[in-house]
Amino acid sequence: MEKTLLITGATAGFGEAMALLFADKGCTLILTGRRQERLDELKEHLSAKTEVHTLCFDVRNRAETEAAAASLPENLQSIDVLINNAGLALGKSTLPNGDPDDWDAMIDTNVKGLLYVTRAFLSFLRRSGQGHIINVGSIAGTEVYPGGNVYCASKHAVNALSKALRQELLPEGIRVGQIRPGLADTEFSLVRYKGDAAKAEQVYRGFEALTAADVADAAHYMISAPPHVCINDLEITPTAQANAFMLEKGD
Ligand code: NDP
Ligand code: 8X3
Repeated sequence: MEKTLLITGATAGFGEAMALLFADKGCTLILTGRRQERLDELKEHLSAKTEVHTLCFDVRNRAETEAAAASLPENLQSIDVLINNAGLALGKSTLPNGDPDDWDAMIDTNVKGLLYVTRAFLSFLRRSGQGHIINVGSIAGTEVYPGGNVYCASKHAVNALSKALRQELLPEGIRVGQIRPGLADTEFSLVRYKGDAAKAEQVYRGFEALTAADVADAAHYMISAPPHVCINDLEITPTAQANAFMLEKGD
């Protein structure tokens, strides 16, 4: 697959798994995240397979995001696929007990960050002539659950923005799709519970959660579709999970 991909949040979880998979497929990769060391490790690991360029920036920072886009070397200024994956949940409190700093971080990352990145890199997708945007939403983008309040609202926004972008980029032939995973065992819960590993591990105990590689496979399916096919919305859950409320856990 001779495509150039930009993957945000490639230092862990889904983004990292996508980087590994798409390197194997021979794609040229632009990988982003805030942790420079992890970006360096990935680049070192994958460079034998393909060209890898890393951009270390915080998607919440509009100036940093625009500077990262402006810094792209000329041979990477045509991007076929943008995967807006960087995101997080912080806390699982009811709204009245929530921490406004957590709300800010989730909205700034999941919603405003996605907007900043899309805006900053759109001209490169236009240049490709076969641009494709994949936003990583969540089942939380169509459902809500107690304690999910602001995270769910941010992913509902991703759902709305994915639909809006698909309409607005239709005349340009740029495909816009969304992946909406359920429970997947990544660093997500460790981040949500602020480093409490026992609490994070409990989330995935008693059933077989999705892996990051499962979600990367789903992204590969979307990207491999022929140019006249747009997978608009791909919801993927563990077999043990029917929706945000129904999870079949063993002992
Ligand atoms: P991880 O915590 O494993 O990875 C999150 C990635 O996002 C990291 O690479 C992190 O990089 C990056 N990131 C977070 N904040 C920022 C920021 N401000 N600027 C730049 N990069 C940032 O989680 P997942 O892989 O599970 O999550 C990826 C996406 O999938 C998120 O949008 C999440 O909401 C969504 N999702 C996750 C599910 C799950 O159950 N795991 C289910 C459904 C959706 P760094 O820290 O280096 O900046
Ligand atoms: C992450 C999955 O169920 O914690 O988006 O909201 S969930």
